Amino acid sequence: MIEKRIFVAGHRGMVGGAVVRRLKGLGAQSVLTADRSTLDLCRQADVERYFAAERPEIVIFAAAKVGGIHANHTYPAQFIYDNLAMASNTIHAAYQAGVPRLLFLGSTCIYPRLAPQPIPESALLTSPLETTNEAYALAKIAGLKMCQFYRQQYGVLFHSAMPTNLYGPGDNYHPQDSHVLPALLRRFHEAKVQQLPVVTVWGSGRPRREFLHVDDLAAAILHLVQLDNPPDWVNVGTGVDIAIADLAHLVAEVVGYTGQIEFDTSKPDGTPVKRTDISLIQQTGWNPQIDFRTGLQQTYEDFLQGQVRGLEIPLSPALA
Ligand code: GFB
Repeated sequence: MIEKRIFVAGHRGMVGGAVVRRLKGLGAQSVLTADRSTLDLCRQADVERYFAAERPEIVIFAAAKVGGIHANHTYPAQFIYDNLAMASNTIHAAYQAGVPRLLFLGSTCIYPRLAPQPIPESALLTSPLETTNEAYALAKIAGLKMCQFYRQQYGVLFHSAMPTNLYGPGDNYHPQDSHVLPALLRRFHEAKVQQLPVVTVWGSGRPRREFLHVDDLAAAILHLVQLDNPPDWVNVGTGVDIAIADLAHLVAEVVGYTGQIEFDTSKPDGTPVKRTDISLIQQTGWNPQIDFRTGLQQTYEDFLQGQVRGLEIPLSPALA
């Protein structure tokens, strides 16, 4: 695989960045990437030109407009348009250019709000979606189904991976638009530095989420693109979840914050539980390797390093 020309779409994002790091670590020589200034994946003609010129042999589609519960709920038009356009243009251009293999990345929010737990792949489209991220989920379902149908009709090996909630280096620490883990790391860190007596956590604290380190996901992606007959879509997670209230206490401990924690129940909870059934990917020979507490500590160190280097807090996905 590493001798092939591999295009990683979305290499500036957390997932694409982790995939490129891993590929380079494995000695890959032909990793193709394109900045948004040179290739806007929302513009079909540009994408077709790029594929015709670069002729990748494998495409890893990690480009996405992403955000946490607030961003998804606030910018649904941008989430559905950008994600649908990027997926549709890339999948179709890859097919037209004769790319034999493409891996599309989605998210476990494609599954129904009240899916059976742990969520099997077969739960897709069996009941209504969670409303806070319906726009994003619909775009990801469309991408996954495009891959399935192109594989079925054209015989190309286009398939998908559905990761659970992610964390790790390169995350977005925006106070409102980020996901819960980076949001809490930053909020608890700032509360510690400013010696604030109370930190507010959104929602009831009762929802449960599962967290996968992005380096584990990168390993899973490179494992999946080497399978001869991969599933059309497969969950990638740990199979272990944690209540948001317990997560808040764990983050406080890792950061070293000793004040109070309160819950703002005027903020949405989103899906009550979202734990993946990972038996399908385990049967193919992949397992997560990074222990959550260790990964969390490393992520906090990475956040601190970013602060030392004076990195800007990433813009809201809607503004970026
Ligand atoms: O990570 P998160 O924004 O996304 O929120 P989802 C997870 C849970 O953490 C929710 C709570 O119950 C939030 O109410 N939470 C507590 C917070 N404090 C905070 C905070 O400060 N910031 C945030 N963001 N949440 C996303 C989807 O859903 O999951 C995306 O919106 C994507 O489409 C992603 O699928 C994986 O897990 O609810």
